Amino acid sequence: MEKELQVYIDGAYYPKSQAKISVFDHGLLYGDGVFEGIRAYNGLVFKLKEHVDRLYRSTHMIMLQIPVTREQMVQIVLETLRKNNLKDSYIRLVVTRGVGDLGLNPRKCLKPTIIVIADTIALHKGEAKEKGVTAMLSWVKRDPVDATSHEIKSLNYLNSILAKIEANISGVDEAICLDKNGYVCEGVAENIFIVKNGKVLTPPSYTGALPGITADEVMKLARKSGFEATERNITPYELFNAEEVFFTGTAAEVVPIREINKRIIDSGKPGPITKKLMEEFAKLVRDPNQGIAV
Ligand code: PXG
Repeated sequence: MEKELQVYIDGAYYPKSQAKISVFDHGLLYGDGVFEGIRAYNGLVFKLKEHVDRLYRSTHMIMLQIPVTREQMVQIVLETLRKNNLKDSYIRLVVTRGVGDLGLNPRKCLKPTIIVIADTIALHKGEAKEKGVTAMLSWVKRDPVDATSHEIKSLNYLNSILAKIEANISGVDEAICLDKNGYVCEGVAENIFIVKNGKVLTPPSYTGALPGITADEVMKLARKSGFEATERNITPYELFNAEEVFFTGTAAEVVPIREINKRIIDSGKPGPITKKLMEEFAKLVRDPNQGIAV
């Protein structure tokens, strides 16, 4: 029998079937906690430091004191990969408020729960990358920056899940959320980009979008490849009429969008700038300078 996946919980490793936390954990009861989704490529954990830094920014916002240092957190992730003998992996780092009583007051939670799951990665079907995905603008608005915006990578993902349900029942691959002012914000677990007049545009995080680590790298790659790349508000009209549209994210990497609410984007085929950025991103994730070796 294959060895069971070993899951890190608060300093110890448990086989997947026994990796359990309390039903009184406020991560479950109230979604009070944060997470990161990270990938390892061929023994290199891509942008691990950046993910750990973002995790600590999320906990800073919700005033949750993680009981280990950033360096220790990096080591915990690496050790979990080693324990599982994983070179290519999807890593889920979760920190919850910990066990409390019934009642949402976080003061009752004395010790945060730290969980690291390093699983094998279910690769996206090549078809999405080659042909592009279909998407729809959802009626679900992204939570604004003066609410539980996705700037915090929190365990409250209902905002995204409501949008994803709409995509599922409508028979399209993905959903796109607008912000409360009607500007394009992001996908359910991806940032979004358009190409207009040969220039690369993406919405700023004040729309309530997560400051994506992939998005940040794609902006840099776009500039390195000689394209202008700017953060600015994008209207639905600009989205429908874009020359190219694509998503970025840890799971998605760079994925072309070919159709939105039944409007075909340009030729309906992945455009040249999207393809160039897909290529460059594929090289970047294998660059030893861009990750931490397991
Ligand atoms: N927006 C949102 C709301 C996200 O959740 C991104 C953008 C892309 O960010 P990164 O930093 O990954 O480029 C995300 C990422 C999962 C999972 O298992 C979710 C994400 C990433 C990896 C796995 O649901 N969200």
